[in-house]
Amino acid sequence: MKARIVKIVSKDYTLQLEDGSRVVASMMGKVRRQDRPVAGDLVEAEETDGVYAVSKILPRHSRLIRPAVANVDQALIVMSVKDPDFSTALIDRLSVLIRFADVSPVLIVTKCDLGIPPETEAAIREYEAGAIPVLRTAKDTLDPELAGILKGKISVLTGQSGAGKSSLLNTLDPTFRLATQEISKALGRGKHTTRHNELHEVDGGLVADTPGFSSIDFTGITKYELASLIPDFVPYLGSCRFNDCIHQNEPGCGIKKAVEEGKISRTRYNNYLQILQIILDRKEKYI
Ligand SMILES: Nc1nc2c(ncn2[C@@H]2O[C@H](COP(=O)(O)OP(=O)(O)O)[C@@H](O)[C@H]2O)c(=O)[nH]1
Ligand SMILES: [Mg+2]
Ligand SMILES: [Zn+2]
Repeated sequence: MKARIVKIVSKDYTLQLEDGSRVVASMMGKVRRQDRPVAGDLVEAEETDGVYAVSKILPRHSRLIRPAVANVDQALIVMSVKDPDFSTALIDRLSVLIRFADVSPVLIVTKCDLGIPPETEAAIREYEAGAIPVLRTAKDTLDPELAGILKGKISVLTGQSGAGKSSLLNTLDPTFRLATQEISKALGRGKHTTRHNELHEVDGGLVADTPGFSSIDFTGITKYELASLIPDFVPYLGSCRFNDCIHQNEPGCGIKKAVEEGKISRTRYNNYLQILQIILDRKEKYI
């Protein structure tokens, strides 16, 4: 049967079966040697007299390192309009890291009930006109577009502490808060249980319990591929005079032309140049 690994604690693998029930399984030795299984892995499992064992890990479509979760479909970038401040630099950096992991970014703008400063409103509108899906939320109100966003998917939340990640999950699924309390109670007080990456069921989807992409370095991303990780740039790639253009100082650059013509946001481009500089300044070069 097919199943999904939702939790790993030492040699115990919690599987979610196709009917939604959870069982604890062991891992066959040949599988452990083949590749380190992680939460999110889709597996082939066998059952004999109620004892489950994983016999195979199925191919992954994405693999995150922090947290170590396989097959993540989307990363929700949770960004508040204030408290903490809205930051396009942070959104654009996270979005590059998310796309590099083969995961789709979604921008969730929170705390819209606090009043949106005009420059923040302008920045949000540029995202709404761009390629990444954008949703706005306010305290305790569930935008119909947001309802069901987790359904049938594996999601990771990212964004500054205090941006409203936990609140968002609770708004999406009011039973979730209760569930987490029950889980911590079940673990018992004073017991040293290492928290491995666990996928929680929230509103019909699976959500990693650890926020993702907390450390922002761009290791492994080359100066040539950076632009392809920015969705708003993609339509203009290939329109540059030089095919090794890094869209910085080169003549005949299609990206810079699109910025001049107002087709790409100047903020997106300036944030791109900052990330590019980090990559160019890096000691170890991936060329
Ligand atoms: N006014 C307002 N406050 C919010 C909203 N979402 C979260 N908060 C508050 O912001 C604080 C941090 O939220 P939390 O969900 O814990 O953020 P996290 O650190 O990203 O998980 C809490 O005091 C929340 O009540 C919102 O949409 N509007
Ligand atoms: Mg939180
Ligand atoms: Zn160019």
